[in-house]
Amino acid sequence: VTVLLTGFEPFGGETSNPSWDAVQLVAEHWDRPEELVTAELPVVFGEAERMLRALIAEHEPHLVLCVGQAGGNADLRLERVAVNLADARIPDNSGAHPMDEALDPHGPAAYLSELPLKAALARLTDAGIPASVSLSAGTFVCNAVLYALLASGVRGGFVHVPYAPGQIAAADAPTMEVAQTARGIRVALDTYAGRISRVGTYEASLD
Ligand code: PCA
Repeated sequence: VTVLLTGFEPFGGETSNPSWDAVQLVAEHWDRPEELVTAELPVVFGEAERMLRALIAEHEPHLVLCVGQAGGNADLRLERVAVNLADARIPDNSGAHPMDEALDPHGPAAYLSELPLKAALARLTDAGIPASVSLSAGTFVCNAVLYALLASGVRGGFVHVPYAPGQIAAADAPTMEVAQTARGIRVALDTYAGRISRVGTYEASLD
C-alpha cells in the first residue's frame, strides 16, 4: 500500500516553501507500514497537475495528500473544496497569470474531498496543533492540483500550511515551525491512512 505525499517548490520571491520542508521531515521520520512516496511539485499551472497525474499513474497510491503554503494563515487548513477556476493574483513560476479561466471547461464546478477531515481536525486539536477545515483552497496552483487530484478519483486531499519563521513574507504574517507543520501533516496522514486496511480497501469514513 502506497501513500503519495507532495509539497511545492518556492514561489512568490521566497527561497523556501514550508510545504516541501515539512514533507521531507515527515519522510525522514516515516515509520508507518505503507510505502511513502514524496515529490516536490512545480508552482506552474498545468505542469503541477501533469506531474501529479504521472505520479499517480506510476505509483498507484491508495492515498494522496498534497501540501502547499498559504501565507497569512496561522493554522493548518484541511481543504474540503477544489473549484474549477484558475484566477491568479501573482504569476506562477513560469510567468503564466491565468485569470477567470476554467481549469477544465468540461469539468464540474467543484469537487469535495472525501477524506475524514473532521476526524483529522479533532486529532490535531487534541495534539495542540492549530488547524481548521477550510472551504477554499484559493484559485492558484494549489487549488488546480487539488482539482486534478479529486478528478482522478483517487482518495486524497490537501493541507495548506502557514509560512515558516525566516521566510521573507513571514516578517508581517503568522508562522508555524516546520517541525510543528510536519507533526500536523503526520497526524492528518495517520487519520487518513489509518483507514486503509491491509488489503488496500477502505473502511467507511466515520465523520
Ligand atoms: N501554495 C500556492 C501554490 C504553491 C503553494 O505552496 C497555492 O496556495 O496555490
